[in-house]
Amino acid sequence: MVGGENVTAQVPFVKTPKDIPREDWFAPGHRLCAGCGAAIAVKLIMKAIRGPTVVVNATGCVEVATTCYPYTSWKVPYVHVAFENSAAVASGISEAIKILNKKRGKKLHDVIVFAGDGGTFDIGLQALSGALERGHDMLYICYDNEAYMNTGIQRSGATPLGASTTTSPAGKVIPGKQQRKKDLIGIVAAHRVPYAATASIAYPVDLINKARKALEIPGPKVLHVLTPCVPGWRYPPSDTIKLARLAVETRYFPVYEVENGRVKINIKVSKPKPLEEFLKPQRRFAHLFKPENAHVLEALKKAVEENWERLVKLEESGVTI
Ligand SMILES: Cc1ncc(C[n+]2csc(CCOP(=O)(O)OP(=O)(O)O)c2C)c(N)n1
Repeated sequence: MVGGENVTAQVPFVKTPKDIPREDWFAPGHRLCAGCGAAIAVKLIMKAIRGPTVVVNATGCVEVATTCYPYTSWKVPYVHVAFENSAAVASGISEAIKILNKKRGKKLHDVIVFAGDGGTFDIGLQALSGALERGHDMLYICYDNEAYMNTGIQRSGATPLGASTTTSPAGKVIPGKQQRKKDLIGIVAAHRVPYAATASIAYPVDLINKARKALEIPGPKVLHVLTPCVPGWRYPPSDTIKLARLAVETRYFPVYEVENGRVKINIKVSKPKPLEEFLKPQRRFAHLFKPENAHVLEALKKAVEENWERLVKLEESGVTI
């Protein structure tokens, strides 16, 4: 059932982009959009695998666009599961592998989950919480494009305040989403897992090293990766990496890790760029620049700054979360 013993990649930690291995375990030719941030995240993370690996993939863009029968982009054993239970299925696979390893003295297999923000922040949260609490050995990756993109850009718990989606449309009634984004890593860290982190596709060395570091740590680990979405965020496909970088440079998406409860900010942003630089190229935020919606823009800026200050305080105090 497991298979994939042909995977022999032993990627050392990388120092520069030049060290990133050329070998792809996530093959090109899939149907994800040109400029899809999730495709870049998956491609990079799969370069960090350290040997035989099983991928569990929740329903979402990555699943539908990489497994168009009779083709597949996955060069490792791959299981597509329902939207809500990827962490539960991964728990079972992880335990089965443990027993097989013991019985047959087989090589270690890693289990990696890829799930979108809808499948993680909302619908799969219960299964994720259970898996984290039980302590199964797995790496859970949330690729966060900040809405249910595959089904037509519906708002999720990861959609930021003020963003226009098809279920939080900016217009006469509301100026985009009315609620703030959930703090996924905060929720994960509250389970006292050994390792949780955020990462960005604009910083591939940090992303790959975090994936590899997480795989080396026994137990449940979670990576939260912001992945810009061309049709959902409404920007030209050539701007994906630029926007991913601006998300970090404006403090919109802080890049940090929580190791045994202690916060470390990996990319210090001492002089943040104005948040507008990240928001303006995206048409999902276009209405925030109308005078009548200035208060929403201010509220979003405040939320971003409050989040950054909170992380800085946690890092400086050394208090565990
Ligand atoms: C229980 C359940 N509800 C709804 C759906 C329909 N559905 C399939 S994919 C999807 C959106 C997935 O969103 P997300 O997890 O954010 O991934 P993305 O599409 O953005 O990659 C939805 C609503 C489903 N498959 N199962």
